[in-house]
Order: sequence, then structure tokens, then C-alpha cells
Amino acid sequence: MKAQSSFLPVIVGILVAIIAVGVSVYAYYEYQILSTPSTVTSTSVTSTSSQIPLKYDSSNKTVFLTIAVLTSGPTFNFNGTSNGQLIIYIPAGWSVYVTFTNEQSLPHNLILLENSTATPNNADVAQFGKILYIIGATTSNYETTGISSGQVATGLWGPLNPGVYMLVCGILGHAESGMWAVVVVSSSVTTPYAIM
Ligand SMILES: [Cu+2]
Repeated sequence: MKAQSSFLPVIVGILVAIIAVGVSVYAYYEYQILSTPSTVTSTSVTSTSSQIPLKYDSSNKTVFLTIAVLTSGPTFNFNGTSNGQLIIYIPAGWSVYVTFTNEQSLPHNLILLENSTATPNNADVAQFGKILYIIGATTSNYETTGISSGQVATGLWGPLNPGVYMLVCGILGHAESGMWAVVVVSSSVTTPYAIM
């Protein structure tokens, strides 16, 4: 009995030591996880904001723009982007030949809007801007109609006056859900490009 009881403090001591090491290792890894994301975020922001050249024909002042609704990324996307992340820069007075593809089964259309708000604030896009051009629908059915499942529609927009426009999907609620991009038309833009 005496021999057994003298071992007890030793066993308790060993257990306490094991728990202490375990807790400090766990705390170290938690610290590593918490301190990593800030570095990753700043790197990705820098790499995604570079200029993407757009195809164009300077002899007839036309930019060739391809917009696709992808099945990956956000549901309500243009080229995988949402909420104004895609910004397209067009020289003043130029036209844009748009090729619009929808890879989703959910229908979508494409509208160039002279917006009156910085972000969509109504399910109906006509409530926060003037509709200038529509691809994949008409002025009477843009709230419900679009193209889907790999369909392609095209349109020629312009010549465009200087200003900041919004590219939206007109189907009810889609723009508000993130389906919008920005178009900047300016005389200070000489070569068309986009950032995203
Ligand atoms: Cu849509």
C-alpha cells in the first residue's frame, strides 16, 4: 500500500506535464492559423487588379467584349465576378460589340444602364437607372426573360458618350444579388481594358 501511494504524485505530475505541452502546442497552431490570412489577402488583391487588355478595332472605334455567366463562382456573376468587381474601360465615342454567353440553366440577360445609384437598390433595374441597351431580352420582358444553357447573344452598343455606366442582368433581383459590373467611358482611356 505504501509503495503504491508514493507513485501517485509522480503519475499526476506526468499527466499535468503532458496536458501542459498539449495545450501550448494547440495554442501555437491556433496562433499560426490566425496570423496567416492577412498576408494571403493582401497578395490576392494585388494580383487580381491588373489590367486585362480587350480586343478592339481602332479603325472603326469598336471594342470586342465577351461576357459569360459561369457555372463556377458566385451564382449571379459576369465572367465569374460580382458586385462591381469587374470594371471595363472604353475610349469616349467608341462602340462595344458584346458577345454574351450564359452557361447556366438559370436564364440571364445583359443590360447597359445609365445608373442613378452607386449600387443596385431595387429588384427592377429600371427603378435605379435608364435602360440603354438589352441583349437576350426586350424592354417589355427583361424582368423575366433571358438566354440559358450555353446560348449566345450579341449586340452592338454605342457610340458611347463619356460617363460611368452599369452592366446588369435585368431579371428581377439578379442585379441586387450581385449581378452587376461597371463600364467607364472616358476620353482619358486610349486603349480599352478591364480590371477584375
Ligand atoms: Cu440574371
